[in-house]
Amino acid sequence: MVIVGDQRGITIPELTRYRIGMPRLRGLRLIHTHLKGEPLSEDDLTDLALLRLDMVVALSVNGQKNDGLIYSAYLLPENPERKIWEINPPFPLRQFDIDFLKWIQSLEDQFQKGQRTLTTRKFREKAILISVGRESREALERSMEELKDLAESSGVQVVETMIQRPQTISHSTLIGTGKIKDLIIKCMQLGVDLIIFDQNLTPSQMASISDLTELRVIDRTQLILDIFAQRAHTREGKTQVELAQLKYLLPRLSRKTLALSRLTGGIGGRGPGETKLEIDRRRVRERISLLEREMEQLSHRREQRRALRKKAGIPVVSVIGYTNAGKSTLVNLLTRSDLPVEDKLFATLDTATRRFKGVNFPRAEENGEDPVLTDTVGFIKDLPRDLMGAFRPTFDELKESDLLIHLVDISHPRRLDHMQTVEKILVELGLESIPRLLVFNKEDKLDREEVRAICRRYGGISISAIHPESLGSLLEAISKKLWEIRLMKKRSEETPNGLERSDLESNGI
Ligand SMILES: Nc1nc2c(ncn2[C@@H]2O[C@H](COP(=O)(O)OP(=O)(O)OP(=O)(O)O)[C@@H](O)[C@H]2O)c(=O)[nH]1
Ligand SMILES: [Mg+2]
Repeated sequence: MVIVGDQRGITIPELTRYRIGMPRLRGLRLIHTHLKGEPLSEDDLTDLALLRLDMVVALSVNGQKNDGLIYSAYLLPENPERKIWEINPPFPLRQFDIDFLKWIQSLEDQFQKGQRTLTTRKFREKAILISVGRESREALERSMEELKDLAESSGVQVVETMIQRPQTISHSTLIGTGKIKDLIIKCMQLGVDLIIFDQNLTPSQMASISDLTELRVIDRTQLILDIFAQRAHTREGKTQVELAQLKYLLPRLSRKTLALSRLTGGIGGRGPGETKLEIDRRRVRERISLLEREMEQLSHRREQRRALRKKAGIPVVSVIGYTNAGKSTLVNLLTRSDLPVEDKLFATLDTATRRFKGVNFPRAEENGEDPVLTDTVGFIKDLPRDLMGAFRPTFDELKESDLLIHLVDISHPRRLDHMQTVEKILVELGLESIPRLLVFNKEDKLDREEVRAICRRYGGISISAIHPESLGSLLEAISKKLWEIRLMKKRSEETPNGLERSDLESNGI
């Protein structure tokens, strides 16, 4: 390939996908002349890194004393000094004699060796995590910790994390070009082709960053969606997740497909001038409306079940809380069920309702039905909007609860954040007026004094869902609340105008 430029510069055409597969060198050398006898410039080295060139070479031709000198540089595999490239000393042209193919083969072998050492069987793939923001470093770090948990929950091995707090944030790419350069090289050295941003990216940011890096780029929302997609089992769960994914995808359908479209656009009677992009968009839209109709039917059925329960006067208690708080473990214990429990974020995606057994709870007078307990999807900071929308029917069901148990992992260093996030989401879902019990779980992981102090500070009770004997006070509290609620309901039925909400609140319900 010969690219012609002038003394001011050259424009390198798009090399995207010149080589595909694992992150590796491009298979291209850039050889050009320098007319003032100067060594490799900052731009030369940037091209070397951004374009992943095999080598960049400048030949000085100026008719003076350093005429015919060769300046060259190449990228380096992972190394203790964390160097990105090696710059060779200048060489007279006639003495510059290397067997390039042999040399480049051994360089690529070294890259590959560095990439291999990190692979382990437990994970599907490797990724580098990035966070760019103006919040405090501590806040960014905390959020990054959670992103790491999320990545691992989805089967991704985190090989490196980068946190950046620039003075000004680039609108187009979030991170500056300098950092992107480091990032590309890091990815190549470690054999990573997936970058995960802690911040949610706009469609155009996502496109610019993946164009620039030629790596797969996803954000926090997509990562969560990916986990949900892996975990959804029921028809309803699957439909909900696919719907959320498609809605997120629609505005992000890559501009790249445009180029392809010019080849396929006219095939199959799709109408003149219709690009591939539009076709894909149209298909996605069709699928979205199909899924939406399906959701409607499913939620209709849900509605019927709920109405039956209501008619029978069965009290509903729902366990809510941050993901991994131990909700399913608690529901299992209280209802002697076998719901899946895992030390992963979002182990539960499908709500499950089970009957409480053998406790002194108020029953519907006519048929003596026990109350039921519902296990729910966990909450998380920045819960994707589309996901919230898709899970609406599930969350709506929570509205019918008589009592919410807000379960908090007391041993989690970010428990306060978790509590606040849950409170915020409850308001967003319109659930804040339902009577609530604050319950701290995993008390076995902290010492007694600390547990007691936290309970006192927030007015909660503590349990350990893996120790049945610790549940006494919780059962008592649930029982008491349910009786109170029953009483209030009765009274409101008897009072012609019903009870004002403030009445409920002044009674602590
Ligand atoms: N030490 C200890 N571990 C617990 C306790 N309760 C639950 N766990 C563990 O915490 C992890 C998460 O439990 P789950 O019941 O799956 O949590 P969850 O709230 O349902 O989580 P998601 O469904 O993912 O939102 C599991 O590994 C449990 O064994 C507890 O009281 N003490
Ligand atoms: Mg669960």
